[in-house]
Amino acid sequence: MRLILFAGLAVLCCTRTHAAVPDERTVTRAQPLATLPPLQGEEVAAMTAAPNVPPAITRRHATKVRLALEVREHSKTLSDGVTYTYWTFGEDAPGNFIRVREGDLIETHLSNHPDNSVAHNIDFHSATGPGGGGDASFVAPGHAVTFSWRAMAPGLYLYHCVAAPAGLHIANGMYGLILVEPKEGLPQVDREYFIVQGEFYTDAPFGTRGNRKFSLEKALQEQPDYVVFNGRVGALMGKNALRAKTGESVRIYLGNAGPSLLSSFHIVGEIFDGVYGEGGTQVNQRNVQTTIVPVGGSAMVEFVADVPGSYQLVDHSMFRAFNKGAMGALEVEGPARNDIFSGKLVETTYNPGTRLQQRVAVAIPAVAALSKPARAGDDTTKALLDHGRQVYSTACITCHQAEGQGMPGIFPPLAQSDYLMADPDRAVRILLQGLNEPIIVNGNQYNGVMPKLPLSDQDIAAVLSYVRNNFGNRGSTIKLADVGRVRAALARPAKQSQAGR
Ligand code: HEC
Ligand SMILES: [Cu+2]
Repeated sequence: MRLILFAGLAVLCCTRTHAAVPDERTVTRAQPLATLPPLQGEEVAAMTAAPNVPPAITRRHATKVRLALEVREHSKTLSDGVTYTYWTFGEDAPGNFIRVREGDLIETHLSNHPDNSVAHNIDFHSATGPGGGGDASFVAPGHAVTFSWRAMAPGLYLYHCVAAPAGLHIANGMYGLILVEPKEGLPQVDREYFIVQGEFYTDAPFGTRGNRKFSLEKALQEQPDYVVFNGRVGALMGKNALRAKTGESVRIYLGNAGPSLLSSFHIVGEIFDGVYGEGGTQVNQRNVQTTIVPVGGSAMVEFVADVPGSYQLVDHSMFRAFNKGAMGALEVEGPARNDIFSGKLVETTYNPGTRLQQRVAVAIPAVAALSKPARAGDDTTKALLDHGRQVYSTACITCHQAEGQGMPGIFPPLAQSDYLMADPDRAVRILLQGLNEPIIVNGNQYNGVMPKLPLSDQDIAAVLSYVRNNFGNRGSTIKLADVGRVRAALARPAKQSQAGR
């Protein structure tokens, strides 16, 4: 696997002058920002709707970035046939992915649409200052506010509304991601996407059609009906799947808005070459299967798509993935790579014998050795019935029970069975072949599976003689020759066997 390297940022160490012994707990800034870089020019913020990410920033200076966001409260699709009144930054949840550069000044304009019902604001985790801008940006419907903040530290950050009750505003969809690119840039990759995980707490179980309302009870229990990638069920499925070609390097920017559940992000069948843990600026682990994305936090993962095919993206908390929506897809196109992954080569049947068949196979020869085997012409002997009893207690008793009484509705009785007694040849056929069709025994219907058991013709003659003369039954014994005749008839084509009887 190709590794994508990222040069870590140098840590500037300093010691405090007032202490003789250096204090190990001294906090140092990750990088020197003694003087803020001068701002050159002005531009509009680069932003894109999910799952797309704006291109890497090429300018080599800090600038003033004008960022305009409008808050909407509007009904949107949460899942097939399910709608929900989302509160969003811009058109959708998550809001646009915003890309700025370390050192930039972000002049933020937040407007609250006059149709909205409540006040909102924005907290940038990338901002240094009270509330991340929460108080500074608090704005009533039909108003707009402006405030500025400096992108002091590079990294991937969540932004969200923090107006009270903050949990509700987040649960309704007010979140997004902002990347503050390090001034030296991030390593180049072929594709970049972003995914934000979020929960929806509604007044009905997952998938219940109609317009769903927020459920405070479920939110307090932290039991969402929906856990989704990019705001709704299926946002990354089917025609919306992420795409890449074999050999391409891919970086996915991950965010977790919560408001409650940690995300265990995993791509089935892919290994992350590098992970920028918690959205910081260093690859702090390589060859990772699943990375955790904290609530109110982020992570970045990088990998090379080597083998073509369909890959599932999941929160590995599986019931969320399969029952609450936390699933997406990545489609990788390109020539097969059988040297890395063969796909299914051969499929054959696998039949080591069921437990019952194994037990019978071991027990029957032992039983046969102990008891004197029945010979043709000696069918009525005690030896025949003794052998039959032993076969019965080894091979039949589990299902048909000790007294041949069977189990109502499951195993038909052999005791006083009209079915068994009416047609000896049919009974032989059942033991030779097994039986799997509806039958009526003593007026009751059964439709189970009687397995084909590994019995010799002698065993079959003996056990049928035994059951036909026990458990209240009285009938003819079955001769070895009878079994042989039925077996031969079964081997012939159907027409002849009919005519031969
Ligand atoms: C794994 C359970 C199982 C075992 C073991 C089993 N049977 Fe059955 N047997 C069934 C079931 C179930 C049916 C009904 C099948 C159907 O509905 O198609 C059945 C049907 C029959 C019938 C016809 C219905 C009747 O009640 O007369 C006979 C005869 C019979 N079994 C004999 C035997 C004998 C003899 C053995 C031992 C050598 C045996 N079975 C072992 C499950 C079993
Ligand atoms: Cu809000």
